[in-house]
Amino acid sequence: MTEFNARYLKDYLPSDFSINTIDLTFELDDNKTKVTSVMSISKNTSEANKIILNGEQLKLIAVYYNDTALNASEYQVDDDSLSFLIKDNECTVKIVTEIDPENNTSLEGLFKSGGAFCTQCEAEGFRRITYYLDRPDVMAKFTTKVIADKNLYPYLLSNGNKIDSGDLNNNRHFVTWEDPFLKPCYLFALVAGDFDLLQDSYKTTSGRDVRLEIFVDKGNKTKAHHAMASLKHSMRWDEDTFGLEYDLDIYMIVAVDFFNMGAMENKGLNVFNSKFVLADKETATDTDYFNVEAVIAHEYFHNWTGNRVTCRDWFQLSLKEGLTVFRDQQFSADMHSAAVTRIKNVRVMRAQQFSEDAGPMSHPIRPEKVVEMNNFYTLTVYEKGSEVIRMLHTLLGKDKFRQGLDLYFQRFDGQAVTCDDFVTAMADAAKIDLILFKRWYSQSGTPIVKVEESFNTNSGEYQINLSQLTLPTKDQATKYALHIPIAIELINNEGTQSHLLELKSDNQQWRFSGFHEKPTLGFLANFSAPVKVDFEQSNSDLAIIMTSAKDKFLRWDAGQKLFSNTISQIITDTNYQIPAELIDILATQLCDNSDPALIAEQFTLPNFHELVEQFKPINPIKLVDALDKLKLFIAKGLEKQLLSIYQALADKPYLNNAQSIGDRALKNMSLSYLVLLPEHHDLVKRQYLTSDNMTDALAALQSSATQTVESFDAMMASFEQRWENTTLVMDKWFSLQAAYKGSNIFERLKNLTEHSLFSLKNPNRARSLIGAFAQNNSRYFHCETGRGYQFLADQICSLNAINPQVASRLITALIQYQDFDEYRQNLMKSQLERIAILPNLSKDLKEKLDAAL
Ligand code: 0A1
Ligand code: ZN
Repeated sequence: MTEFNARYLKDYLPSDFSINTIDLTFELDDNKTKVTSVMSISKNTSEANKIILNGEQLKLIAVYYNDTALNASEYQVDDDSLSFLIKDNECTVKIVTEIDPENNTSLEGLFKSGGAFCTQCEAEGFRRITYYLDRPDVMAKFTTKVIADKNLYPYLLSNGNKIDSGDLNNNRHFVTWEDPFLKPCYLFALVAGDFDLLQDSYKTTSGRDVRLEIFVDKGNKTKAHHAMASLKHSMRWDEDTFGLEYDLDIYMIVAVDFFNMGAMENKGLNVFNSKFVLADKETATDTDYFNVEAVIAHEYFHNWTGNRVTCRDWFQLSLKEGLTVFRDQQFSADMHSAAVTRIKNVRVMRAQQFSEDAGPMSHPIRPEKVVEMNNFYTLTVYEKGSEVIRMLHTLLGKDKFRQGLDLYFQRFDGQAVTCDDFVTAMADAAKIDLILFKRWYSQSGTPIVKVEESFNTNSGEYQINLSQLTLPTKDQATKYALHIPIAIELINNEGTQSHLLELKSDNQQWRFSGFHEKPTLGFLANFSAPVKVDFEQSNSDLAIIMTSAKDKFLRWDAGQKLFSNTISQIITDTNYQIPAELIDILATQLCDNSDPALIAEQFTLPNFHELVEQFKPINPIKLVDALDKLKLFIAKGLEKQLLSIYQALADKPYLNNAQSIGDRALKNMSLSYLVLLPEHHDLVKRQYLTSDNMTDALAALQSSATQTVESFDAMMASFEQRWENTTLVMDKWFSLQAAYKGSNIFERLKNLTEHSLFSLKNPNRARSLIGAFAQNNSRYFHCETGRGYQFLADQICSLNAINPQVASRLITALIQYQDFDEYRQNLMKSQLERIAILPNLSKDLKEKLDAAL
């Protein structure tokens, strides 16, 4: 079997050679695309002599050194490189290769999405286009000439500005693009196809006019307006918040159906998964609208944090991703309810990042060892990376943070740098010591902060003791104390105090005086650090926080704590009677009608994965049962109130504004409880039939799938008939099917994989069925027979050969087997062992299996 070598951060060395310019010519053809690359190369040290260029799955046609063709004895070529001697300090190298885009199902390098040619080069996809120094610290000026059939491919796009175009023989045409900015090859992009084009423009604060162009599949233009509005909002926000303006005359976005990730920030030519561009009220939910705006913003913000200043090496990925996620989260918080936005961020951390951080692939936000770079586009690098930037923002304050970012751009614009460079700029600008803080970049695992409090009635002094502990992880046995900013509230009748505590050692105490009675502690306001909290609080204290904390996150979090305490009791004691006071506490929250979206969040129980993280190792079925029991208890206890909320909101007209979005969230939250009572099943059907928007239709179907409402199949058949030609909506249809909680689910899944619209070649489609089943159908994914695990493993085996990246993401649900009881651990492991012996096991899967087994 192929041996895959790990690469280590500690081994970083600068390149011996620079590539100063690269002129690319693409003669596009489905199976034989000819790529000609002309590079001007110079030596960085006089000792440099042999250049080793990266290249994979390329057919080498010819190599020229200063215009002379090299013969086969003058170069070495193997599966992943091409090397030859560079005799001069400066030289020109021309390389001709041939590639097969149509059969490239991995969707890395140059591939076809539907009828269009499209590239994806991050992290190491450029080496599947031509031989090159495929590393982010090699930055060159790119010129790209694209040649293709004029009828099939009227639009020929690449990075930068169009400098030439014209007709050629055989009904072909060409366009030449020049990108004036130096860039690493991972930011290169090429797109060729026939599209509908939505055009607009934007004037920057300094008066520069920017052309904005969004390319979508024919017929989809009306669905691109939300993306365009989001782009303009992002441009304005980055100028207002960070003083950052766009730097080219044109900004293009292309939406494609075949894409492994969300989107890609290629300079001046973003390529997007169509899921994050297309939206109208009939086909997209409120959540989809939110996500389109967030991803558009994310990619736009990369133009400064990622493109103008890029990463020295891929271990530094969080330099651009953590910072850019933080920027897009702040943008979303400014555009919507800040509290609800923050709650959504925290749910992702708790439900998914915490388990990644404790699992076999645990790594710091700046990993130290990588086998397959694609495996490191993780929740840890992105979401925890953002939390680390947020802690800096909290420690420095808004103004100092801005000064730090200004200094970072002043120092490093146009360069490829490290996470250390970023933190040092922050420390220098704010004149504070961040040496200890840097440990967040090198230490993996989630710290547990233990809280102990005491109150002296005589002196009126309140004391908090905090201790921190990070458990050993697979990658690191020894852990050290971190610098943790902890925002708290001390709630009492005389007014609430807010404080920021900086925990910097294993144990620390704080004293607060002047109290007449013990204040109630609201701990970790706004989730000021990505930590777990070990703190027993009584239901009555939680109730006080739920109604009196100033920070809305704290209010919500106290409610979540109340839910998880109750679930824990239900699991441990089969005779446990849920106290009626829970209903009273919850009822008070329903009365506050100031922020319906927040109420909807307050009534959304912690999800299965969040609870697994708290109770592991656990029998997953017991957890699912406990969740169902609690939900039913609430439905019965608040039936009248929920029904009257539902009825008051049911027939409100659809509007696309915050109030209307919040109302829909509250209404559909109510429906998700009411549907647990069979007498209200008719509401679901009525809502499905009368809805004029996808949010309400989908909510009705989701409730029916999880409650196996009788009319589910009939509604799904009508939905399929209506939407069979709308790809993104059919993805939702497959996900609904996957969430169905009936015991015949495995027959259903088998039929679904044989459905004419199902294909493992389309990542969205594969994820919408397989990923949705593993994530959202815990009762059957974890069923006692092991059939759930087997289904997932079967699909991963097929995907291994088609698309290793997608296979590698889907295996997450199996490699985190330590979270479950021993019986299930064994079932899951035996499926992993079955995958591990596949012939031609991809590097992506192998790295994860080696860690897990
Ligand atoms: N840089 C992109 C994410 C991305 C990463 C890898 C990809 O292909 C392997 C594609 C996109 C972002 O953060 O949006
Ligand atoms: Zn990104």
